[in-house]
Formats: sequence, C-alpha cells, structure tokens
Amino acid sequence: MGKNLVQKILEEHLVDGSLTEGEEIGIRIDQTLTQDATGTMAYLQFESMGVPRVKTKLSISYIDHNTLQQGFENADDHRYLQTVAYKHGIKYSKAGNGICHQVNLERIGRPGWTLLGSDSHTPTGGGIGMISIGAGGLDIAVAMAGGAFYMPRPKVVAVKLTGKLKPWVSSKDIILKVLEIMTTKGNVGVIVEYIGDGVETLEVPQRATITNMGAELGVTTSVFPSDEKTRQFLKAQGREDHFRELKADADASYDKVIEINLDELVPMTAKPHSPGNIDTIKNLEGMKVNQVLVGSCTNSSYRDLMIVASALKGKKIHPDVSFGVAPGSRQVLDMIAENGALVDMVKAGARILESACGFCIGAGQSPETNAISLRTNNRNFYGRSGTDSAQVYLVSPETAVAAALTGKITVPSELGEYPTVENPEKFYIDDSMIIEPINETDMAQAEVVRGPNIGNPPATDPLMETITGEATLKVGDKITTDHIMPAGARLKYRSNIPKYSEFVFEGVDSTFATRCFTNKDKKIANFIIGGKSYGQGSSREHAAICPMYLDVKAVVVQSFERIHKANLINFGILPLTFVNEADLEKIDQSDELELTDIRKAVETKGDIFLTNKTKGIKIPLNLEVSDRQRETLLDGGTLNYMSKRA
Ligand code: MIC
Ligand code: SF4
Repeated sequence: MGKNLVQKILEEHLVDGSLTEGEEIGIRIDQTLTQDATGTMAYLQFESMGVPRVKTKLSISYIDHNTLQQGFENADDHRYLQTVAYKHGIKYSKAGNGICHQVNLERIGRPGWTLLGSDSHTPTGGGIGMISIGAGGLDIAVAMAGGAFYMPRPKVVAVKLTGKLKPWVSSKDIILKVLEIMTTKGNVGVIVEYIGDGVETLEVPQRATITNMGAELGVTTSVFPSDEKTRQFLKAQGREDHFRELKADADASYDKVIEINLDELVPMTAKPHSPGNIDTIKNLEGMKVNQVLVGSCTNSSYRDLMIVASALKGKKIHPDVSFGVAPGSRQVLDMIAENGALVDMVKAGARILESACGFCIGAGQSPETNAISLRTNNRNFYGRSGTDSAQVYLVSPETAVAAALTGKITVPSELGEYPTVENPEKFYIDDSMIIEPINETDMAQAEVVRGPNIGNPPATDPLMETITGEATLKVGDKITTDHIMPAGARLKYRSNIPKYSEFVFEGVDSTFATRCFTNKDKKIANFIIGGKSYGQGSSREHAAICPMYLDVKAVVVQSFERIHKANLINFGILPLTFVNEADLEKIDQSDELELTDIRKAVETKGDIFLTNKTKGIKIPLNLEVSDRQRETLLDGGTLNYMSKRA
C-alpha cells in the first residue's frame, strides 16, 4: 500500500521506534530554530552539555519576541544569544530582520527536512513541506547536541481540500474552519496532512497560515505537499536548488479524512477567549470595533499586506479605530516600501509597527478597557493582549481591513472588487541581518557575554520516594501556558528563573507563588490540580521550569497538551491524570495530598494512588509516559538523565 507524505518524511529520519507500532518514535533533526524568549534557556542548557559545535545541518537563533527593550534585560539577552550563536556554529537573525517563522519560510527552511523549534508555531514550515515541530528549549538543546527528538507515534489525519476560495475568503478562514471541525482539544499525537485538488490553488504563504495555526489544534504539526507552487516560491526566493518534490502516493491511507470544499467557505472568526470559539463574520456583522491589528507569524506575508494596502489605497481608517500593521519580515517591509504599498497604508492612517511579534505576545498595543480588538494573529487567550477586559477576535487580513475602514465588523466582500496580488518573480533578498557563525579554527577565542539578568537553569533532584504536600492551586479546563507563565511585560525575566517564578499563575491567583514559596520553606510539596487540556498554547518551558523552582512536584489533571506535558517531564514534574475524570471533584484547593512510594510505582509501572489526607480517600491516577520518560522522571529531568548516560 502507498505511503502518505508524513510517513515518507518520518521514515527518512527515523532513528528509534517504528511507524507502525509502539508508543513513541525518535527522529533525527535537520534544522533547529529558537527565538529570544525561549532561546536563552535553550542555549544555557546546550552550553551545559559541553558540545562545541551544533550537530544539526543548520541551526538558527532569531530575535523577534522581546524587541521593546524596556530596561537592559532584553538587550543583554540579545547580546548573549548573538555571542553564544557565533561561538557554537549557529546563525543569528538580528532584531528587525523579522518574525522567526516568516523569515524561516522565506530564507531558511527546506522541503523534506525536519525542523525542531522552541516555539509552538514552528509548524509554519509545513507550508513548504517540512516536518516542523514545536518543543521546549531543552528538546532543542538536545537536538543541537545531535540527539533524537522523541514524540508519540503519530496518527495522520488528512484534510482534503476541494474547490477554490471565493474572493475575500482567505486561507485564515480555512484554518478557522478546521478549528471548528477538529476543535482545540483531543488532537494530541496527530499530524495533519493537506491533500486534494484545492491544495494547488493555494500559494505558499497561504499554506503557511494554515500550518502555523494548526498549532491551535494541539496537533504535533501540519504539512502540505511540496509542489509546483513551492518550486515557484523558492525560485523567487533565489533558492530553487532547495526545492524537492514531495507528495503522498495516490493510494496512501490515513487514520481519518476530513473534507472541506473551499467554494463553500465564508469569512470566519475565533471569538474571545479561544482560537476554537468559531463563528462567521456574517453573524457578528455591525459590532463596533476599537482596534485592528495586522501582523504576527500567521498573517504578515507580502501577499497579506498587499491585500490590506490595496484595500486601503485612497481611503481613510475609521476615526474610532486604532489600526496597526507589523510586516512579518524585513523582506516584506522592504518590498512594500519599494512598491509604494507602505505609503498607501500610512496615508490611510495606519500605525506601522516593527517587524516582530509585538502585539501578538502583548508586547505593546494593549487595547483600551473593554475594547473590541480584531487581530490577524493566532491566539486570543484571556489577558494575552495585555488588557484583561478586552475582547480579541481572530480574523483574516481581509476581514481586518474591512473593519478598519468601516469601524465595525463587516463582511469583507462589501469593500467591492477583490485586489489581485501578483506573486513576485523575485523577492527582495538581503541576508545581511543573518550573522554567520565563526569558523571552527577560531571558535575557542570567541567569548560568550552574559548580562546580570542571565542565570543558569536551576538544578533538579531525582524523584522522591514519597511526595507529601498541598493542593496549592485548583484550576478548570483549558489552562493555557499564558495562564501559567504570563508573557507581555513579564517576558523580560525569561532568563532569570528566580524572578520570573514570582509571576507563575499571576493572572489566575496572584498569591500562588508566595504560597508555594512558603510551602517550599516548610518542605511541603506543591500540587496543581486541573481539568482538561492543561497546558494549551505555547512551547514555553518556563511553564515547567518556574513551577519546578517553586517546588511543584506533580500536576494532576484530566488531560494534558503535548508540548507542555513533555516540558513537565523534562523538568522532573510528574504529569498525572485521573483514572476516573469525575475524581477531580474529590480534591479541593488546600487539601493535604500524598503520593506514597511514588518512586517505586514509576520504576515498576505499578498502580499510582493519590491519598487525599484531608478527605481520607485514595484516588487512582495514570502516568501515561514512555519507558524513556519514566527514567527521565526518576532521574529528576532530562539534564540529569543525559549526564547520567554521558
Ligand atoms: C507564543 O506565541 O505564545 C510564543 C510567545 O511565541 C510562545 C513561545 C514563548 O512563550 O516564548 C510559543 O508559541 O511557543
Ligand atoms: Fe511571535 Fe505571536 Fe508568532 Fe508567537 S504567535 S511566534 S508571539 S508572532
């Protein structure tokens, strides 16, 4: 029987396990990427492994998240990242060169390669036929040191696209439709492969919007075939030699097939406060809008911005709307500057923002109290914009520009004729902001510069025999990593774990960290109790490192999301689930809890019971992990596991 594209690429990279049986596979990683908010920890961990030069085909460090630089911390991080990259054979993309996923698609990624990135939107690379996966910084460090990346043996779900999008309907609407069908829950371990005639109608940037926001499904990654469109894109990027045709066999099979007819799609949105809360624009027509922002790694390509600029040409932004545009890369910015589209936007009243993550991560552009904000990015989690009372709607660039002009949610086709955007024959190419690493002979002399805000990641202890502690926090469903570790104004503490730890669960319960510290002093462990899909969202391993620093020893929930669960294991925190979901009700916050003989149970795959001493009951729990992960937990995390075996 024929193979699907996922099987083909994974088979080429398989170093451990099998694609047909078992729980986990290990794959070789061709490329890694990091960004500055997760990168410092990744490189500190890499440095601790004592490997002089990265062992991947290509590794690159991007600066795009913390570019506001209020205080010295971010700039110090950037200097550290540049010097550590220079020394260890890693390319470095300077602040201002653009958002990691956009630049990687344009200038770096290659069809058929595996890419591991310390950012959950790394799957953007699937737009050019890469298997690109988001993971915690420690997993990236391991890959840079030549280690395999482990993941659950994937189920492959095909999304079959037929037909062609109507004018003003966007690829963003395709992924919002997929989110409506698949939802943000229950897709752990799935890889989505796009197939069908509709694929040919989509350009690479449109495909990348879809694979980017696949992250919100909670899948491992999403991938498109590498075809004629991919060749044209790479050729226009001056990289035709990187093209490789890749597609599924005609008789390939899938675990499941979902069909979407592009002819039938209409403009959609994800309503507050989840990317899975899908509705049509038609249903919300007329709602007054205060802020409109175009940008982020989902929708900031040349094509996206040209559509926006064309729609704005000769018109003015509505007086009550604040409208901002952040081009995804310096390439995009340069091209719209050269061809006059930037002027059209400025004349219309747009605020031009830096080519960086910016508003998407709450770094600037926090909207007014109770604002309705329409944004083209991928996440609208509660509080992420920096204004808790704001209502953020995720939309396409087409829908965004329509609202910017009318001041209310508007079906974009009302703007009239749909602008046609020609594919550039040649993109503007200037890689001078990507700094090449030092040659191998001079490596020893290169100095790594560490500012005062940069500290080594804290060490972890092997798993204890018995864990006694408190249910320090009980939370509900869909807790995101933004709930656990706030970004925005707190981002600058990413390299300072003791300081950043003071803000764990800040927006949920501002007393949490203090209560953990009190318990830590009394040698009482902290437990977090929660509902379904715990740890949705980002790859930030700080959502595990900082709780570890606070002596959180176990997280007991109804279900976990993939990246966060892996991060917990990497830092020696037990990820436990209820055997009977209803048992969540048997634990209240502040209850005294105990995991007796837990070390032995992990070692021997024995039954695990949590004793609720306050209520005098025992609750059965599951530990769904691979054998490798069991050993990692026993050792107290991945760094200990690796140094023991080195
Ligand atoms: C995000 O979109 O939430 C981020 C910021 O890019 C994160 C990474 C981080 O927290 O640094 C992600 O998606 O992984
Ligand atoms: Fe940056 Fe936003 Fe993309 Fe995350 S989702 S990488 S913050 S643009």
